[in-house]
Amino acid sequence: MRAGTDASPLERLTGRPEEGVMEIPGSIHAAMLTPLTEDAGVATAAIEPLADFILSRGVDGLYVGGSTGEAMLMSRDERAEVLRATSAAAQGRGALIAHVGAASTHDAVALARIAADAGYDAVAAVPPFYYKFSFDEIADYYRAIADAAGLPLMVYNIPALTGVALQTDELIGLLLESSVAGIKYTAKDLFEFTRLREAVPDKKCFFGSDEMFIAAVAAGTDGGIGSTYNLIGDVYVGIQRAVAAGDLETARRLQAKSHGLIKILLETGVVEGLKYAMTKVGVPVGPCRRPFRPAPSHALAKLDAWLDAEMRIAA
Ligand code: MN9
Repeated sequence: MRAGTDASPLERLTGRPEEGVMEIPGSIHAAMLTPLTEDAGVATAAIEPLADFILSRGVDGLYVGGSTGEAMLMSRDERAEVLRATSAAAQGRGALIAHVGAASTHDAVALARIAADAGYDAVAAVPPFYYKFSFDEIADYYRAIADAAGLPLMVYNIPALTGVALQTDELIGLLLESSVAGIKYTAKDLFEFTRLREAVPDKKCFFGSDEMFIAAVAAGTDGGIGSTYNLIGDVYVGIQRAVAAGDLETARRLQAKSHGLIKILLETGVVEGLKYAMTKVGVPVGPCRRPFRPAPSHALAKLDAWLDAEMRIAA
């Protein structure tokens, strides 16, 4: 442990020398949907076919229990059930990242321990939400999660949904913590993302806005984590490879395919539309959980046409 004031906040907190920063594995991860039964219970039997489909398209891993997985509409026990069932379904075929973020440190720590016991490679967490916490309270929350999980920890920054708008310097402050291994940045400020990238070259930065992935790859992202990767994960693998090869024409063509889907999903609702699409391509995942409502039929007609044209799925 470093002496005196050189000790990091975590070392002062735990009195123990800090381990080296563990690395979040992989680069392209699907923010996995959670299959539900028609009465909106967790459909654990439908998780493996969904994992099979996603992994068959070349992504590196599964990001489980996040926004796309409707985790904030589930009890802690349901979230634990999904984490365990997905780990069993993946059967070691890809990296596993568990989203464990919650309104309370108590729940997030409990889920972090469950993820570690279930063999996850890393954990992620949105900042605590609902109440207005100080930065120090948020930093303590992340240290507690990292300490409980004993796994690489990723800050999940998605202010549009959490309402927690951490400033750039605060995000950098969290990323500089030795207990934090990286960030999933789901916002559309490429200037801010590039500042984070430059501030922590030794940490892993994942971009979470699928519609801008080509730009993020050019800006130096270590990868992407997104909802549309459930259906077209190969597209993002392809964008990353094409940019790396300097083939911007191919990268733009693939990003245009992503845009064609996302423009429709913004009419259907992202999760609602993706669940409809997965079922149409032969991977039943059931409905969304209320308050979500079924997607409007006029928008689903557009999605049917897209699936027919791009996925060869007859309407
Ligand atoms: O974090 C997802 N963000 C939200 C991942 O759902 C708010 C993204 O993958 C979006 O669904 C995607 C479409 O807008 O970029």
